Amino acid sequence: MLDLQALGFNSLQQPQPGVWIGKSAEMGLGEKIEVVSPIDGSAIASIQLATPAQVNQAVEAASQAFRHWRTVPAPQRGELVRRIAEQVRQHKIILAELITLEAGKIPQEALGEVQEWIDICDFAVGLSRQLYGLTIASERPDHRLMEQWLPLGPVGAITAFNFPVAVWAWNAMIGLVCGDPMVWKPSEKTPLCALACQHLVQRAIATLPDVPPEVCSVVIGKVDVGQTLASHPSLPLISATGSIPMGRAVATTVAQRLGRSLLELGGNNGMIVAPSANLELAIRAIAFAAVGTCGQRCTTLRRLIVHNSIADSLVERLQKVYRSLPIGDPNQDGVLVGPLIDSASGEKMQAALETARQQGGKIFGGDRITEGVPKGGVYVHPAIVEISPDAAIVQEETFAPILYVMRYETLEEAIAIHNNVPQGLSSAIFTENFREAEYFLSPAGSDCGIVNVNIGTSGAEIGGAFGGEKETGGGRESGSDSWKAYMRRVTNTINYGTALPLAQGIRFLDN
Ligand code: UN1
Repeated sequence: MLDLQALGFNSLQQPQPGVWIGKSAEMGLGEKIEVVSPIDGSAIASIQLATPAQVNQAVEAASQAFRHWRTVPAPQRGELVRRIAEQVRQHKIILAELITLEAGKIPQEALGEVQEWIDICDFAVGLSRQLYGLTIASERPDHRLMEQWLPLGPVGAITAFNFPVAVWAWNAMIGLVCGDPMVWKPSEKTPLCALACQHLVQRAIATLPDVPPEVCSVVIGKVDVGQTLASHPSLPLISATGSIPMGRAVATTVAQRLGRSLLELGGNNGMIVAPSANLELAIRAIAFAAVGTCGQRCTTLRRLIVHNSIADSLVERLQKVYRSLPIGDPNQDGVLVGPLIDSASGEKMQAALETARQQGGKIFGGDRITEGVPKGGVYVHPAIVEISPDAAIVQEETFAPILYVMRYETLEEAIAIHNNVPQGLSSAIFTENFREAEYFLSPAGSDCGIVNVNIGTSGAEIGGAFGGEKETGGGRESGSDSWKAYMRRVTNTINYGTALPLAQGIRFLDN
């Protein structure tokens, strides 16, 4: 067992607090659940979940904290994030080890996830001096017209098991510099990672005199906790990452009270491989995107659309790579594919493969592995399924390593197949032909939020805006100007003259 003291855990033998409001960790008054490692299915801790009443307390504390936090100059808020980054750098390895234990990621990917937190901190610190508004030419004499971006209010963040640290960090580090306290509902499958993050944040807060600890709180629970956040009128923004049904439920609740939601939901990501593609690069990119994180990224490559002239040889080469993939305990040297999160996930994968078979799919791999892997974990051979683009199953995102391979003849046909799904997160084309590449990036090309050339669909950098269209939910998080979602845009008109000219030339009481 890991020595988790550095991450704030005294003993995992005791139940863990499901509520952490600012500095104060409290037992949840809800159900007690076990936290299970997907590596071997063993119980690693138990946790007392939060009740809706406790969620309300956390929101109330965040609202109080907001009153002060919004007045702290943004570069000083950035200083908090800089100190958080110091904590994360110091604890990078142990935090990655906890991610491996709780989410089953291989160490390379777990370290990469912590690096995303560090990167978004660095980005947010710079941003804290760049929350720019426009100045606008006024049509009236002696008037100034300008925009300010002001703190929005406490933000509710709902995140999934597959990125138990980074997705919250994208939201929270940006939210903090924007002046918004954060109330986080992590996945109940990965609560220890959330408690560790809260511990590191509180350590950073304690080094500064002027930061209310309640700028960051964690409430761990199930759907009732998420719904309490979504319906809370004191949270002007709910940022939710996870499945499409979850996002639909959250967005509907938030819309009822006319709040804002920022959604980053399912992807069903596709890649076109054109005849001119560099197949060496394409195969490595496909393998990382399709089997990395055991197919459990929202950016995982799920649909490969390959030109007829190269399809047979590409599938054969991919199968060869798939046969040699080291699958098993993520802590074992050299392993590249760890476990699925739980047995329900394994069952969904088998059900999808069975449906694909019934719809004419030719299946390679996909079976459960029982030998040479830790008992109690769900280990699978990633699957390659050759199938018609008309099969209904290719419309669905199954959160497991299943790669559907379809064939095309013309680029227009490939793009039509590519765009013909309800989701629109990430996409890619492999081609050496610049006209094809540019066409894929053009308005007539991919309809996704992320469109790549000669790299895979997953593994985005934090500097770009992250998110997608259609049922992916339309939200953008992380880099670029995504910060604007976390702020209130204010338009100011200032009259420094001695007359009162009205806009649009209207004359009123001015003789
Ligand atoms: C997710 O799966 O929810 O682009 C996020 C990527 C990572 C983030 C994935 N940077 O694959």
